[in-house]
This record gives sequence, structure tokens and C-alpha cells, in this order.
Amino acid sequence: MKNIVLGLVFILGCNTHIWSQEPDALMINTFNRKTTSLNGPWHYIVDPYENGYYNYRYEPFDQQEQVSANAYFTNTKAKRPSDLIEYNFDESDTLQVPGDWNTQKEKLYYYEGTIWYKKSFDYTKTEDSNRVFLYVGAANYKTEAYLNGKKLGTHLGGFTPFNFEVTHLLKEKDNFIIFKVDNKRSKEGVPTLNTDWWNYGGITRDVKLVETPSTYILDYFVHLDTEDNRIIKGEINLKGEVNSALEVTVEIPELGIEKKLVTDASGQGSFEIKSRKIDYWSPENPKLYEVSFSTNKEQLKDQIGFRTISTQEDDILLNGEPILLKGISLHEESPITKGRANSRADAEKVLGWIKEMGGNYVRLSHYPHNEHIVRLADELGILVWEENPVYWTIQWNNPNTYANAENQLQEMIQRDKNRAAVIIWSMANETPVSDVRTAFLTNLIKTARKIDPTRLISAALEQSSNPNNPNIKHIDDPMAELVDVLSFNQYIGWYGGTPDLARITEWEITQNKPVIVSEFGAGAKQGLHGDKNTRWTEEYQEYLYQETLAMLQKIDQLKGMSPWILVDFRSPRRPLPNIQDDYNRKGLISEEGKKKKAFWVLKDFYDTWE
Ligand code: GCB
Repeated sequence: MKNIVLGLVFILGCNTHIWSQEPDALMINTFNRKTTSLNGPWHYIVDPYENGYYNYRYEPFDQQEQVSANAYFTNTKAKRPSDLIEYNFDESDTLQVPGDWNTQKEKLYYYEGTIWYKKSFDYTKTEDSNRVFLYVGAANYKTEAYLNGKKLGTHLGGFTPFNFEVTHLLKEKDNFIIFKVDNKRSKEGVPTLNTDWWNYGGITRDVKLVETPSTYILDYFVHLDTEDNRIIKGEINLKGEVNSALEVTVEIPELGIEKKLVTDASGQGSFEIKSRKIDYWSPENPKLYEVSFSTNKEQLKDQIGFRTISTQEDDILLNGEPILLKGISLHEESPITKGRANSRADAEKVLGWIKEMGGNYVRLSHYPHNEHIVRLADELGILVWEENPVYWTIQWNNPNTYANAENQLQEMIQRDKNRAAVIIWSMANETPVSDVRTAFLTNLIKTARKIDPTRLISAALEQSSNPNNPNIKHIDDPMAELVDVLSFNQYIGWYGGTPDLARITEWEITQNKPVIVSEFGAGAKQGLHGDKNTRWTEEYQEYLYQETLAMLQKIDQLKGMSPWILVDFRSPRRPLPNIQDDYNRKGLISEEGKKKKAFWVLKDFYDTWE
């Protein structure tokens, strides 16, 4: 075996393995940049033993001085009849990108492991001096990226974007990108082994090439001053040849604003503009302004809304006025394709249902969703809670797990910090109280507040019972002190007792903060009818909503809710035949788009809640 491997050593040139492993600094707003889509069919090879990645001594090929032709990322083809090459991308089947693999091929429905993807393309830059980046909206969970046989790097995390500069590797003809995407769950991962959702694998979001000038706008953050809503503040970050002062012009034509600023030696600049005429963004008035940033080489536009969000005692204030968050939780599953959602059409459908329900708010659980839905929420005026996938019980003591969680948090905030719709960053969901966990989440909060001091921080916590009376509930968690909004999940009437229990339950919430009930719900199979005490019927779910809403209204600080959940979603924890069939049935709408009775209960409540 060894002789054969050596015989096929394929010398790709030195330094192939010394390439940086981390993605490059994440650029924002690829929606308005010069891009070329790489969506469409990609050839793939299923590789459960990671045979294309490790040699027979289980050493990674991409860390060898001389790279073997057996390494799939070399995309080697047999040239002579005597050559032994045991893979061939071009003769392998294809998967659509973006898209999870589970719902595209029956044989991959339960697959967790490595799949290799390959796409070939030609590319001519508009200007020779320009840079080109390979941008991936998301791939679940670990991605090793290669271009033309060279390693670009590795990205961890299934729900946030990453990019690599590829300027120096790109050719005009016959480029090939190869991604190794591995969705194996792991104990140290974020999320970890155990979740109540489907572990969809694959390149689940858009892939594109982004062309920029040699010095380019990496990133900016534009928002109102939290103290004075007549002041628009912003920071901008250039990359490239930034060692001399560079001029940037910020324009908001509709407000008659044109402001010049000069960046420092690291490419950073900031500005403050006073305007008395701002039309503030809100659910009733989702006003977006065109904001443009220009250097002598580039103009980048974005559509940005201006609003403030804050809390005062137990109120949530939007533009200084108290607001009730009439919401619902949502997983990123497509009501159209029934796999991972990733299109504007998917987003239009689910946000349309929320509007129909009388809602103004969505909890994007339990991980960052695609950028299409966040941008559409901005346009439609739907407030958004975004969540880091720190779910249930992760390795609180593991520094790598922390670094991973923090990185995913930073990528989420980086991508969406200019979206007015996003008002809450959630750190975690239902994490068990302990000192190490609280320290972990405290550090995440510090990071979030440092990058974005303008939004509210929360986390979906758990409730506990009074030791002397199990029907008296409260929130006993040190996290309650650290969040701006006190959020908790509760399942009285489903995981504990029956819905009538809500009548004798009392809430003693001592924290003087706004409360959002981040989850409650019951499973029902759409179309299954019976009496209100029979589980899985629409009537049981309807009854639970009636009782729960009556109970929650007695919480003085109640300022919002996001019941669990808008649409039934896939979960391997839900095998009950003929009822669940791999779906968590707590949706108010079935995966086929049919509304259950409880949908109308919530709508009636939202139509009159004030
Ligand atoms: C929860 C979790 C959510 C589950 C839900 C359920 O508390 O936060 O991810 O799907 O309960 O249906 O059990």
C-alpha cells in the first residue's frame, strides 16, 4: 500500500500546508457588492471514513510536505491507463448549493459525516489590481476549503458566514474549489451532541465570489447615538493599503447628508452626523435609508433603518416608546423545500404568516438564520431576536469550546449589526445553572456589549419552583442580573401536567426587568381532532394556548413572547409513528403549511393585546 501511495505523490509545490488556517476578516454586506454566484450543482463525494483527507496512517494529507494524489482536494485525474486514482469528482453525482444534503438524496437523510464538494469555474477580474474573495454564507459544521489544490483554511460553525481571499490563487480558466464539509456532532462543539433539531449537513447558504478594489471597505457599523436619537454615529473599517490617511464619504441622500472622514493608519474611521429629520424605523414604519460609503476606488451602498432600543424598569422602549413584542419562535426550515431554508421566498412565506398572525416579532432560534430573512425583516418591520447556538449542555470548561462560541457570536453580530430589525442578541438557550456556565455566558455578554453597545442582551433561561409550593414559579438564575431582558421557557401543561395546571400556577417574578416568555407550547398533529384533554390533537394545543395566555397575562412585567413554534420542524428526538414521524409537532402550522386551531388563538390574543 505504502509504495503505491508514494508512487502517486503529487507535488503541488512547497508551502501548500503552511497556508493560514483561519478565514480572513469577515466582510459585510455582500448583498450590495460586486459578486458572482457559485450557487448551483456541485459534484460531491460521500466520505464517511474521511479517506480523502487522511492517509492510511490517519495523518491529514493537507499537513504533509508532499501531497498525495489520493487527497481529494488535489482533484487528481488518472492520466495514463496504468494510473490508480480511486475518486473522480466530475463523474460523481451533484448536490444543489445552497442546500442541505439530507433532503436532496434519500440515501443521505440520516447521514452525519464528511461530504466533499467540488465546483469548477472561470473568472476574469474587472480590474487587474482588484482582490477576489470566496464568501460562504454557511456550511454545517466544519469546513476545510481549498482552491486549485491549495488549502485556504478551516471554518467551524454551521450558521455563520466566512470568507477567504483568493486573489493570488485565482486563474482565468479552470479553477476548482473543493470543500470538505463535516457535520459530525461532537461533545466539544457549539452546538454540542444533543439538540432538538435536525443536524442538516452541507453548504446550506449562498456561495459567491466577491470582487473588491485592492483597498476595500471591509465593514461599517451605523446606528443612532443611544443617548441622542438625532445623532447618527458610525465606524468604518478599510483593508488593504491603509497605512496612509484615506478619505471616505458617507452619504444619506434622503437626509441631505454628505460627510467626509479620514481613516487612521489601521484603516479605521468614525463619524457623527446630526439630523433633525430622521424618520425612525419601527414595525409600523419600516423606513430604510440608502446609505453609501465611497472611497476613491469604491462605492458601497446599504439600506439602513434608524431606531433606538432600550429598557426602562420593566418596559422595552422602541424609539423611546413602550412596545409589546408579539412574536413566535422559528427554526430555519423551508416551508417550500422542507429542508434548511435559504431564500427570500422561504423568508417571505414565514414572515408573511407572522404578519397574518398579528405579530411584530420573531425569535430566530437556536442559531443565526440566513441573511435573507434578516434583511426581509428589516423591510417588513418585524423585530428580531438572534441567538448564538449555545444550547443545553455544552463544555463550559473547555477553552476551545468558548473560543468557538465567541467566534460564532462575533460572526453573527458582524453580519447583522446594521439591521434595525435586530433588537436582541441572545447568548444561549436553556443552559443549566452552574458557576462555570455563568462565567462562560458572562464573557460572551462582555464580548457582545463591546462590539455592539446599542442592542439588548438576553438568553432563554429556565424557571424554577418554590421549594414549599411547586405551583409558585420564579426565575432563580444569576444570569437574570446580567441580561437586559429576562427571558425564560416554560412548558406547564405539556412537559408538566395538563393545561388546567396553568390556572393554579402563580408567577413570582422579583426582577424589575421586562419579561419575554421565550417558549411555551404543545404538540399537535394538524388534522387530528379530539377532546381538549387528548394529547396530539389540535384541541389540546388550542386549550393549552388559551390557558397559558391567561396565566402569563398575570405577570406584571410581561412585555413579549415567542411561543414554540411557528412551523413543525424536523427532529430526530421525535420518532412517534403516525404523529411525529421525525417532526416536533409544536408548530402552529404544519410543515405542509396548514394552520392548526391554536394559530387563531394566538392571533386573537395579539390582535387585542395592549
Ligand atoms: C425547549 C427547547 C426547544 C425544544 C422545545 C421542545 O425548551 O428550547 O429547542 O424544541 O423545548 O419542543 O421540547
